[in-house]
Amino acid sequence: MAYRYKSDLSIRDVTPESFFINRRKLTLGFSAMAAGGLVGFNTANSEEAVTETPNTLEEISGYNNYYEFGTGKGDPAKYAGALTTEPWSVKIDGMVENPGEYSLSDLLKKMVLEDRIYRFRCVEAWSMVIPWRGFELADLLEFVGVKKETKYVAFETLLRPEEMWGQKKNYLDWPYREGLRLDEALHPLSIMATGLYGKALPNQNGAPIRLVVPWKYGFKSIKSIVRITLMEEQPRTSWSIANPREYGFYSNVNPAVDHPRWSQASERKIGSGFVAKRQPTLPFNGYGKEVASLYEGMDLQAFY
Ligand SMILES: Nc1nc2c(c(=O)[nH]1)N[C@H]1C(S)=C(S)[C@@H](COP(=O)(O)O)O[C@H]1N2
Ligand SMILES: [Mo]
Repeated sequence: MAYRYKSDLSIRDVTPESFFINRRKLTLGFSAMAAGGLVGFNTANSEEAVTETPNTLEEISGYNNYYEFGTGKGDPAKYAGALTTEPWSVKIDGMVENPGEYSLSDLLKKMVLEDRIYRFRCVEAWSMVIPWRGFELADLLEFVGVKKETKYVAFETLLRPEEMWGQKKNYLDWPYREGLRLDEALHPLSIMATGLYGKALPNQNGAPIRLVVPWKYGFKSIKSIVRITLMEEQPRTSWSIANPREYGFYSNVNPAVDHPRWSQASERKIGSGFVAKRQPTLPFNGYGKEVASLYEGMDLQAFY
């Protein structure tokens, strides 16, 4: 389970004094608070019942996949600083009751006011344990209103080659695109992350807002999202466009389905050092109890 905690903050804690006094402004377009930085959380936590030690901030922000900034694991830390993350808005369109361009700072304020900000500790599907901060994608979808025809949710990353030099290369079809089936998107483990370790997301981790789907392979967790589209048809996704045989739409962590070029039956925790033993990969990355029912009756070899 992603270990989920209610944020121990009230609006008082996340609101500058002047802002708090002029309460009325809370519902108005109030910009420029660092998107993730606005909602801090304390690290002290009495409910903690977590055995997995989180990776260090250095590991989490120093070893990344973010092809917009190069294909090397160290490239994002080197180059993602070039990305302007403020102001930021997310366009929500398609089969949605209230389509529009949503300012991220307004969205975050709303989530704080409604007490929908959580801390989550998840094992990310490429073997990091990350203390995220964010809210459930389901809460956002509820807010914008899902039309009944909706079957899938598509996501897009920012397209801005001036700041993302990797987008001048064609190793992927830009902008980076991902998708979930609606029931997957509505699952409480599907998180919109805006911070980690109590701070705004480092750019290399997908600032200012990214998806986290802990039971799927890492590439499903799309970074720096600018568009969410509710659809009837299954959306096309960057990796399955690049190589449909290797990357399917579902991409649930599944030790029984090998990648055509390597075994996925075991994995090595990142940060545990090269001497660390490989450990068996768990179905659904260890979240089977929570999510296996979504796939009941589906052939997961065919729908990989
Ligand atoms: N826009 C975008 N999102 C992306 C990627 C990318 O290249 N571009 N890489 C994916 C892959 S392959 C992984 S493993 C995770 C890595 O997330 P992390 O660097 O925060 O650990 O981000 C995913 N999201
Ligand atoms: Mo990945």
